[in-house]
Amino acid sequence: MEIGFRWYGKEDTIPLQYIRQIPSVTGIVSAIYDIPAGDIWPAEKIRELRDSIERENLRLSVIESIPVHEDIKMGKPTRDRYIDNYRESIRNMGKAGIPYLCYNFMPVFDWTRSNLSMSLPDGSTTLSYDFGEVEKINLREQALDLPGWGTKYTKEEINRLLDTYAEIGEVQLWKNLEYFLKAVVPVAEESGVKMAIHPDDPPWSIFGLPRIITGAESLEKLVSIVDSPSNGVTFCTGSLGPNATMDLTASLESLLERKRVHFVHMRNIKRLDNGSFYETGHLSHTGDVDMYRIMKLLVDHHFEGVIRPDHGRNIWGETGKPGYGLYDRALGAMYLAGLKEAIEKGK
Ligand SMILES: [Mn+2]
Repeated sequence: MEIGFRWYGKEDTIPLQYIRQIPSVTGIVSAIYDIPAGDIWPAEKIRELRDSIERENLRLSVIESIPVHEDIKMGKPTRDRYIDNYRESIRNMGKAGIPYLCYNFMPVFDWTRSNLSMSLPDGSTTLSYDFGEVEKINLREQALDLPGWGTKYTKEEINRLLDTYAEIGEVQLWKNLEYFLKAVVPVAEESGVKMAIHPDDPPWSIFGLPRIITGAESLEKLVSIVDSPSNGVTFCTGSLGPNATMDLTASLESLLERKRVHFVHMRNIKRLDNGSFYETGHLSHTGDVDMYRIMKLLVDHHFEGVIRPDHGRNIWGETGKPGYGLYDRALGAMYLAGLKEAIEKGK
């Protein structure tokens, strides 16, 4: 098991030299951020990214993420061209020796929060999700001003997307995911790349858009679609945690037994009433995820993939990218390293 850390490339305000100073962190989780969704990631650019990381005595362990073009999710006739490009990007990743690819299949929006700086009693701030507040939003009538989103869609485009996805629904979205996986997983396998889908965050439908990677059953269904070690999962405890009906440890254990967990996002959340939640520090007792039990399962199953601290709070006056400051994520990495050592030595 390797402990990794997400880095947003040369534009990241946190340099690799700082990440290197976090004891226990050896892996970098990154991506190329200036390639439009759907285009091929050239081998040369992947090598450049890899080499820039290796020069700082770290290694590029995970690509998070190569975005899946919206036409693939919508199952449009144009999807085949984008799928071909995706296959080529995976081949190029494999040539550069990058073993893991995290991706997601969320329509239109990636992770969604209603507040990026909720105050906690200790004076730190964190990301939170108020179920009622998000439910009230009518995307058709108001501009995109919720934090965390790109504003790359006009009102007309958003309306068109909402209409299309309303027609697609969950059943067809699964079919579109299946079509994608059947086309790309064999290429990933040939290329020595293990794909790892990231669950939907939050794990339920928002704005009437279908969302399908939401809990234990959907993760099992996903890995069954193509029976290959290259068709796996990013087990994100913070994305799955808001699903109050899900037994995280039972699901993780089952997926580990099938050898389908390649990447783990370890963070904690505190559930509030009615589907609302906020992100806490990493420690078990601050939230609803038992981080010890998650780590125990990983150690017991000789997990060979990568884990990383996920979003952190903003602490010690740090500002910057919401969820991706240095300090609290570094504390998270140390906590994970401590849990790991204690469990390994306690054996
Ligand atoms: Mn995550």
